Amino acid sequence: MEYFVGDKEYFKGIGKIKFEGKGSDNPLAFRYYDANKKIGTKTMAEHLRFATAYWHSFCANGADPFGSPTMSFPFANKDPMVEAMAKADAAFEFFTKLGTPFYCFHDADVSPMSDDAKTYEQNYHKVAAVLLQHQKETGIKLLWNTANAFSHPNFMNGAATNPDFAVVSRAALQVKNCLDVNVMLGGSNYVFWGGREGYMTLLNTDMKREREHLGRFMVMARDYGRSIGFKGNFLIEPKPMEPSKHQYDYDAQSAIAFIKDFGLEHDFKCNIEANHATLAGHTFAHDLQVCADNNMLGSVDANQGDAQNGWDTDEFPSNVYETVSAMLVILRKGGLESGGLNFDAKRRRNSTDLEDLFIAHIGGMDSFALGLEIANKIIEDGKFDAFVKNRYASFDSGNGKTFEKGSMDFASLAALGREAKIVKTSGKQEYLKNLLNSYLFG
Ligand code: XLS
Ligand code: NI
Ligand code: NI
Repeated sequence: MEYFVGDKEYFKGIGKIKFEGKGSDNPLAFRYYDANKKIGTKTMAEHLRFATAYWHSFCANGADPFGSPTMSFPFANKDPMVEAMAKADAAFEFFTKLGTPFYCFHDADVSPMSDDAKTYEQNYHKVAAVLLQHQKETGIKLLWNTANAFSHPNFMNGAATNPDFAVVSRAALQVKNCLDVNVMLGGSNYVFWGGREGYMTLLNTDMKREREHLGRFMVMARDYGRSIGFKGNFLIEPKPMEPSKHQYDYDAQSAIAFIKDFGLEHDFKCNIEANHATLAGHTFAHDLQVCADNNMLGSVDANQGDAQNGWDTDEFPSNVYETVSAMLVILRKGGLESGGLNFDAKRRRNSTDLEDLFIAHIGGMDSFALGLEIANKIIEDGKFDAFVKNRYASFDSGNGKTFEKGSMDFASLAALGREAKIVKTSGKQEYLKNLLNSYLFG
């Protein structure tokens, strides 16, 4: 009885997932993620702050543009509100058994959408009251919530960037309700992901006006959130395309420019998703580093893409090379603070056993635990940091230092160029990659 809520157990036959270590061949146990193990000054759980995504775990049913659902859930019910309540029971049973201390959701994941605005609001608040009860009973916390302002046909031309003001106001109604629910549930962050905030053709689009509407919308949402006591970070989750072609928050750099253009830099940071960074033609670590350098690293959607596919495949992370690269940036920045690692990832369409949902998360958590341990060792040893520091040593003293401080004029800089003795210095990329492999594989 200990690990499920209500009077029904949904994930029957699966108990609390335990750490069994490297020797274990139990697919329902952790081999690397040992929640209480200290890495530096914090435990693995404190570093990684794992969150389960409601939408992929309890809503996605395996349907794709070419086929019908392949998965069924034990909480399915013809009455959408009965189903929503059962789904919440099942979700908290899952979080508790798996051991993810946080969760994330869209309004439409937890409660039924309705064409009638009042019904939508009532449903959402009824479910939210139940979520609060579950949070209190289990100690699981809300990492972030967000409005699904992209699935309903109302949003086919955009949400906050819709050319029709009526739709903009409907999007605001959803965001307002999401902020109300967030404050009630004590959420740490609030996310904006603009799936339809972009355009398909300039032939029907006033891009300047749409971007300004998006900025105004976020300023107003920020002011409302602060007025009702929301103290967390607002996060923009960049993505270059899909479902829109030209999304306005293309990547970390453009989201940060957007945040600064509209004076939102004291309230907003970014939520970086691995698969979105790669769709934008970057590495996951690149977008994290852009955020870290701008003090904009809010939270992370921890998934992985498929190098041969040009879309958001939302796979569970298994590539340890990538998790090490990501954790290097996160640790050097000083950690995730009030953010976390949310598995915006789904099991494959043909992974139809209910236990696959656990196995997928276990793999993701183990991959990040390995990433954390290896990145921590790399930073402790300091070889890479020393290499990079030395590469820029010419700016640490003399004229280089004067240049960095801003106390040299351009003509003097050019004059130094006349006398400069330039010695070829290797960037040593192959050596560094070999060194990195020695940390991964010994
Ligand atoms: C879609 C996004 C979405 C956000 C939340 O690609 O990743 O799931 O994380 O709206
Ligand atoms: Ni995401
Ligand atoms: Ni995504």
